Amino acid sequence: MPRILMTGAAGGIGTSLRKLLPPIYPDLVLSDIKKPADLGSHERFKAADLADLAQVEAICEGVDAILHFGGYSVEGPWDPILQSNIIGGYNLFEAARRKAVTRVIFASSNHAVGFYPRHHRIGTDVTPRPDSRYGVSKAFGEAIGALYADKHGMKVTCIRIGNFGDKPLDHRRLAIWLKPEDLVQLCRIGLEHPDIQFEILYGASYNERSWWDNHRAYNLGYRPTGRAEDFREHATAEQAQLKPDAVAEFYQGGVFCSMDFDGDNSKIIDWT
Ligand code: 15L
Repeated sequence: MPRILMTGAAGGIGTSLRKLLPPIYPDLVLSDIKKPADLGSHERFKAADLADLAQVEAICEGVDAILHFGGYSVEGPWDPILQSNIIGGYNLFEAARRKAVTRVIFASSNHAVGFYPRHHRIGTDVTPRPDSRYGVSKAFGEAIGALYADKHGMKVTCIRIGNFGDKPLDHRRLAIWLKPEDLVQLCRIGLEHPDIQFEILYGASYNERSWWDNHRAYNLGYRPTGRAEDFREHATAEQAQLKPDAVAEFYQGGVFCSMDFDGDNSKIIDWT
C-alpha cells in the first residue's frame, strides 16, 4: 500500500480530497502550514512551511508519492507567491528527490495558459501564456516538474486545474469545471499509471464548451463523470449577476486577465 503525502490539506481542494482519498489510499499523510481546523482524530497530519527545505524534507520521509496541492492559490502580491510557489515548488521537488519519492502530482492551473483566447482550442503542448503572477508560478511548477522527470527519472503529472467544485459557477466555468471525483480519477492516473514519465493534463470534467484538447488524459484512461451542461441554468443565472468585462470574457483566464490589464489586445496573440 503506497504512502501518499498530500500538501495543501487545509485548502479548498485538500479539504474535499481528504474525504475522497482515504477509501482508495488509506495510508495518507496530510500536510499544510497550519493544521486544518476540522482535522479528525483518524487523520495523520504533519505541519510544514513549503518555503523551508528542511521542513519539506521532513514531511517527505518514508513517502512513496506526493499530491502537491499546497501553495498560494490565487493572484496576489509577489512575495507570498515567490515563497510558497516558486521557492516552495523547488523545495517540494528537491525534497522528493532527496527522499526517493517516485511520483509527484503537481496541482497546476489553467492560469498558466490564461491568455489564450476562448475560441482558441489548446492542447497541453502550447507555450505557457500566464495571466498573472500566480499563473507564472504555475508555469514554473510545470517546468521544474519536467526537470525532475527528465533529469532524475521522477514520474511527474501536472494537472492544469480548471475550476474545482460541486458545480460550475458561471459561463467561463461551464468550460473549465472539474468535479471533485474527476480530480480523484486524474490523481489516480498520476499515482498509478505505468506509462507516466512527464505529463500535463487538463483538470476538467466532461464539458461540452471546453476549449482544451485533453486527449492525453483520455488516452491514459480518464473517463470524467461530471457534465457541466447539467448545470447550465444555474451558471447562466450566476453569470447574469456579473459586471460585463470585455477582457475577462475574451480570454480563458477570465478576471485574472483583466486584473491590472493595461495591454493591447490586438498585440497579444495571433487569434486566427
Ligand atoms: C485557480 O487556479 C484558482 O486556484 C481558483 O481559486 C479559481 O480562481 C480557478 O483557478 C479558476 O480559474 O476559476
